[in-house]
Amino acid sequence: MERYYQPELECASRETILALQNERLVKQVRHVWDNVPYYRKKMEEKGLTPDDIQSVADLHKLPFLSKDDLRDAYPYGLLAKPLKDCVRIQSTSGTTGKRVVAFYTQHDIDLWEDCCARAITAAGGTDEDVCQVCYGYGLFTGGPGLNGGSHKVGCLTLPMSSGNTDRQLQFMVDLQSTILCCTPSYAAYLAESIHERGLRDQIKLKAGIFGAEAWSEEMRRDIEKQLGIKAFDIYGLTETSGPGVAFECSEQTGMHINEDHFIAEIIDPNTGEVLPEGSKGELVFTSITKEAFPLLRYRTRDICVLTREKCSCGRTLVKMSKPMGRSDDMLIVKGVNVFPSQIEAVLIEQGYQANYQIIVDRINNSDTLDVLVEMTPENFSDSLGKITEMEKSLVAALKAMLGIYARVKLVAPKTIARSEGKAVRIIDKRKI
Ligand code: DLL
Repeated sequence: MERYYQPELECASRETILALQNERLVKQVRHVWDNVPYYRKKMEEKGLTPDDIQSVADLHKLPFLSKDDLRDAYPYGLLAKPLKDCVRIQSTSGTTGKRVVAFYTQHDIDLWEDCCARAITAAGGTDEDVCQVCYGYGLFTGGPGLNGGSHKVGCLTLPMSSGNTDRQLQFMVDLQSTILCCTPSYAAYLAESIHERGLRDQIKLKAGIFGAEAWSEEMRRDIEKQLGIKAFDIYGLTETSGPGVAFECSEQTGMHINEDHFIAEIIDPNTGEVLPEGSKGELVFTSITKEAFPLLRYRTRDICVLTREKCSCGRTLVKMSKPMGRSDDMLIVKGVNVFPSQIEAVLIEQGYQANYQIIVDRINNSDTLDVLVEMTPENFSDSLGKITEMEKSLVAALKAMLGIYARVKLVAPKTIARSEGKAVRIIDKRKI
C-alpha cells in the first residue's frame, strides 16, 4: 500500500526540515496576506509586509493570534480560501462559550489524516491492525481525524464514536480490536468496565492512542496495567486541524511535533517573549501547510517544554512534553497556582483512580479548595472505620504537592459521573 504520509521526513536532518519550514513559511505568510484581511491588518499595524518574513528566524516579528481573534473573526474572518474550495468544518464544543470553527479544503484533510497516520504508525499500527476509534465523531476532531489516519495506515477501522460502552466492549471482543483510540478518561472507564465484566482475557488490545485532555504519567501506568497495553499520547487542537499535531513514539517521553506542517515556539505567557529551547512556557503554533484556515503564531494556552534531545526511535522531530496545564485552566487558589494534573498525580500515587472533582469557591473572601475523590472497589472494601485516616493522608499529600490546604472527601465507587469524551473535573464557583 502506498504511504502518503512521508515517513522519511520524520527522521530527516534538522537542516532538511528547516529548509522546508523556511520555504513553506514564506509562502504561507504571502497566502495569508493576500487572502485574510483580518491578519493583514494586524501585520500592517506592526509595519510588516510579507517581504519582512524571509525565514523561520523572522517568525517572531509576526503578530500572535489568540482565541479572542477567532471569536472576533467568527465565523469566516480567518478563512483564506473561497468557500467553494472548502469541503468541511470541525468545531469545538463551545461549552465555555468559546466556540471555534475550523475550515478544511480536501488537501487540508489529507494532510491532517497523514499526521494522524504517523501517530498510529508510531504506536505500532500497521495494516494488520483493527483500530477502534471511540473519540466522538461529528464536529469534534477526534473521531474524524483518527478515522482518516487509521484508513491511511490501512487498519480495519471501527468508527464507533464515543459512548455506548456495552457496544464498545462487544465490538472490542468480537472483532478483536488491537488499537484503541479515545480520551484517557474514557479508556480508564472502559478498563474499569472490562474488569467488572471479567472480559480481560477476551480482549486483544496492544496499544492505545489517548489524548484531547490532560492525563498524568500515573494515569498512563494505571491504564497500561489494567488493559495490558502500551498507551501513547496524542496532541492537537481544533484550530490547528485536530489530533496529530504531535504524537508519542515507543520511547514515551514526549510527543514529536509534525514540524513539516507546524512550527512550534515557546513563549512567556505574560510578556509574549520567545523563550529558549528547554524553557517551560506557552506553546505557539504556525501552520505552514494549511490552505483554508492557516493560523500564524496561534497561542494555544497550553504550557509545556520543547526538547531536541536525540530520540531512540530515530525521529528527529522536536518533542513537546505532556501539557502541564493550560494557562487559562490553571486555578489560582489563595494566590497559589494549582494545576489539576498535580492533584491527579497525587490521587493515583495514593492508589485511587482518575475519578475526582475539584471544587473551588470563595467563602468570606477566602478561597476554598475541595477535592471529591471516588474510592476504588478495592480501597472501598478496606475502608471500614478508616475513612478519616485515608482522607487525612490525601490532605497531607496534596499539601506537600500544592503547598496549600485542600479539603478532601472520599465518596463511594461509581458516584462521580463518568465521561465518554473529555472529563469535566473542575467546578470553579467563583466565576459563577
Ligand atoms: O482535543 C483534539 C484532539 C482530539 C487531540 C483527539 C487529541 C486526540 P480541542 O477540542 O480543540 O481539540 O481541544 C484542544 O485540548 O489545547 C489542550 O489543552 C487539550 N489537549 C489536546 N490533546 C491533549 C493531550 C482536541 N494529549 C485542547 N494532553 C488543547 C493534554 C491535550 N491536553
